[in-house]
Amino acid sequence: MWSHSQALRTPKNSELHIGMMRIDVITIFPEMFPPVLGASIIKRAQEQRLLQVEVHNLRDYTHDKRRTVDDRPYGGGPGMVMKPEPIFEAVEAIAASCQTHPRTCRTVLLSPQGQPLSTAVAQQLATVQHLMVICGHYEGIDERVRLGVVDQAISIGDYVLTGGELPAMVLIDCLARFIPGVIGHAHATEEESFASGWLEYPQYTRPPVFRGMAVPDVLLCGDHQRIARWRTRQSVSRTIASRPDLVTGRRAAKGASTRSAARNGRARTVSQRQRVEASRRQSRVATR
Ligand code: 21W
Repeated sequence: MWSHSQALRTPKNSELHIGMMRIDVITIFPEMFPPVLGASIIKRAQEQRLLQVEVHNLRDYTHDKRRTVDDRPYGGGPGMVMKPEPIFEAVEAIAASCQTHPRTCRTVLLSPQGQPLSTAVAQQLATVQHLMVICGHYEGIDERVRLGVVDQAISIGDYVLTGGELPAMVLIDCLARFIPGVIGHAHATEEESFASGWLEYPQYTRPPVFRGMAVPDVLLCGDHQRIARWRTRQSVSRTIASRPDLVTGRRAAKGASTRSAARNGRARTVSQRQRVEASRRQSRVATR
């Protein structure tokens, strides 16, 4: 069995090739994927053979001349529903083509009704060797797809999109960071600090003063203990101000934390101009 933590400690990439992750995407818009998956860290992960993503056109698994993938809903109602036959055939064909050696397999459906995507969900999916990702479209998918081939349904948040393609790319991007070797060790540690539940502290680079806004003095003082304390305080106050749910959400009753989040969300709304003015006032004080 391929272990995430063992692989993290493996120094050479050569051994990781054995555990290379494969992701097969089933979609009616295959052309949406290459521009995203062919860039940046995901591109490098594929070049390094840590990850292999194959995108399949669902219409290739139809048998009629019009390559039909949807139909009207039983019981009536607006919109169209994705037919079960092409999806079942695609999943079965891909699974069969991939059985040269045994792998841990998982079939995921991107759906507004799914489990919310989180660090924990992505981290768990990154340990799977073969992932099949089904992108929904239209008004939905025939329920027998869920019953017959889907192991797990995932949503990326409570807002309505036009399809599962962008959520699938979000999921792939998010889980790829947990594949050993894709991100360096420095970033892996940073990830642990975010997983601890605090937002990041503010960051600055040169120039020391930009358009009247100065870098806080503490970051230039060279006292690493003072800097660390400042950063911790900034993380805490930022989290309380913009994500109180991360502070109280773990223990407090859901209703209470949601009310406090809404209150804080309204109270702290500040325009960009106000923030710039505040920063300039601060830098005038600091340079006096
Ligand atoms: C949007 C599909 C709305 C269906 C029953 C009767 C995947 C998504 C999606 C989409 C509906 C995700 C209905 C966050 C998202 C996705 C397309 C509504 C109406 N159901 N995460 N009538 N947001 N969206 N169905 O939209 O496929 S993950």
